[in-house]
Amino acid sequence: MGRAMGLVGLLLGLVLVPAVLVSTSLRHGTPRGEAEPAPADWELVAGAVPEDSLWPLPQWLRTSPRQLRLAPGRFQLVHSAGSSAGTGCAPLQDAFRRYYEYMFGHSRRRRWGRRPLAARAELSELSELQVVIEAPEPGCDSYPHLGSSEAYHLTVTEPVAILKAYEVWGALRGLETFSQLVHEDDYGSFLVNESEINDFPRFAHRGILLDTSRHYLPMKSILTNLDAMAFNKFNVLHWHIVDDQSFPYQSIYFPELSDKGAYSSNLIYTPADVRLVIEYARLRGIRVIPEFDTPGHTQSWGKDLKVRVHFASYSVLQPCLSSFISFFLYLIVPGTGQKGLLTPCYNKGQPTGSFGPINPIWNTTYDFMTKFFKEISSVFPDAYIHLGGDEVDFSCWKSNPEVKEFMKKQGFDVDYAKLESYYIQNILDIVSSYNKGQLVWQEVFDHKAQLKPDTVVEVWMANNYAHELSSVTGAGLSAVLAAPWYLDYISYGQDWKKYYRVEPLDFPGSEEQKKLVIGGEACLWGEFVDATNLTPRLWPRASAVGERLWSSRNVTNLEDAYKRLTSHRCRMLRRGIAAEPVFVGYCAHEAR
Ligand code: CP6
Repeated sequence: MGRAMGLVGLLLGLVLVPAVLVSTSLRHGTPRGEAEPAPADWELVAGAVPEDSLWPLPQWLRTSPRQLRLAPGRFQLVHSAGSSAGTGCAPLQDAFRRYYEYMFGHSRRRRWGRRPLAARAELSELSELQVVIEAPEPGCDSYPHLGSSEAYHLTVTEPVAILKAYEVWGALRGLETFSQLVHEDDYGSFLVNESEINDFPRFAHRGILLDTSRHYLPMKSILTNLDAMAFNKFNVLHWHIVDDQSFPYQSIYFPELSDKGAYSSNLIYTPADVRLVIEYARLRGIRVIPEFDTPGHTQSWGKDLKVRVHFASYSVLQPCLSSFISFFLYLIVPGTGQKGLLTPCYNKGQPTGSFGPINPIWNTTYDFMTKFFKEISSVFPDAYIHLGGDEVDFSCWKSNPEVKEFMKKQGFDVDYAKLESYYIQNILDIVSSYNKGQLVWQEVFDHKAQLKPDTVVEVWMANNYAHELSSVTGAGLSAVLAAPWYLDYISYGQDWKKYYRVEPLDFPGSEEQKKLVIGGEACLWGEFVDATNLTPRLWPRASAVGERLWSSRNVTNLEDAYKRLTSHRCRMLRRGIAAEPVFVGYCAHEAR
């Protein structure tokens, strides 16, 4: 039914997109498809025309010049009688509360003493938004997933507005859109234009990558980002939770990983924190996909090993003394990271005391990973886990005599990519046994690991990513595109345009191949990002990616996008997101 609705929407969209062009051209005098003259001064006030603040632009919309009035004291968000969801539906109840607050809340606080000068009594009143969930199982207690329907249909007409969706996840997207239609005029009246919207996402996977290893991100930052994601209709939090620099994930089976690997015992995500992130995301229709990147990027998994093995290296010379010292070290340095997990690096036949990637040659490694991923599979409800596999440095493996020996035995010769694939395939088998799907970074595919047909390959290397998309989908695998959207990279000027111009399906390949591109991700790697600059660095730049992944392929007009983005950014500010300015100007709410 959701699919059917999506399909009908798509057909409608194809037929009716010209209608949107016509209706806006009537309004503005220029069709959206053409260049417009440089904005005059007064246009620097964002959001002058209501539908000029919709972001991402719906697939199909029709608005009328006729306005309705909303009275904050009377207006209600309610379940329709025919809906399969009711007041017991947590995602909807919570969304009703949030969106009421976004529409009217700021006003109550700010304009004490000020009454609407002109209550616009001549206008008809919109008294309700009724929400209808059409699926027999609305999904209130479930988690959103790759196949969830996010389609919705919204009609705003007197006396009630109706929002229909197949599942709750579509209703959440529709509530966001409805809240974007409602605006406050200069006299404090709340108005909405009569409209009809038919909407659905272009891509099913629309993610933001947050990196909590290079810098710890406080819970508040993560939750605020989830709010901003919902404002932009993103639906996946790719949580790059651990990496070389720190291991903030507090494991239930292996607490020593964060005891030793976190920057500090305060800078961790406890099981309760993780549950909160997952539930907060669920209530906004957002999936949480954790990434436990191996075999590279794992220095933090083996913290404190240095001290130990350094002493062990003396053992060649003084076996008795050293085992004596090691014995005490074992007692003195309690709860080391994961012992023996990383590969000891060698120089001239001696261990150097430093460590490389996860050691792929020992059974103990796989025993550990079996238990570890069993925990991860039950802690994170999403059907997918990201297994990393990027940027594996072979030099340490090359230096280690035991690894060399193993390579010989396996017949890998000196092809370390084969060893990497051997490791990854073992991990993929482990994770599959827990009925989880997998995402991996592109090198896993490039180095020819045997992948299960449902593995999703994330394309991140900027050079020739179109070619990579061709290869991945040509092999029948699904792809997620991240390469053009590394938002940690900053430069002078309006770089959102660069992100916006990307066309994910612009690569050589068949229709079948294009269908395998399930979406994309805006990545915010954490080397230069912590709680101080996370929000302004992401927003509204990630919004450009959000619209590319949600809206129709032909929504590409930069002048039109500029207007809507500027006003969307002001709305994010009003809702407590410290989004950076798109360019010169001011927000209407600053001037009131
Ligand atoms: N960390 C991890 C990173 C990067 C990757 N993996 C990265 C590499 C190059 C650029 C940006 C980010 N910081 N774990 C690669 C996916 Cl330009």
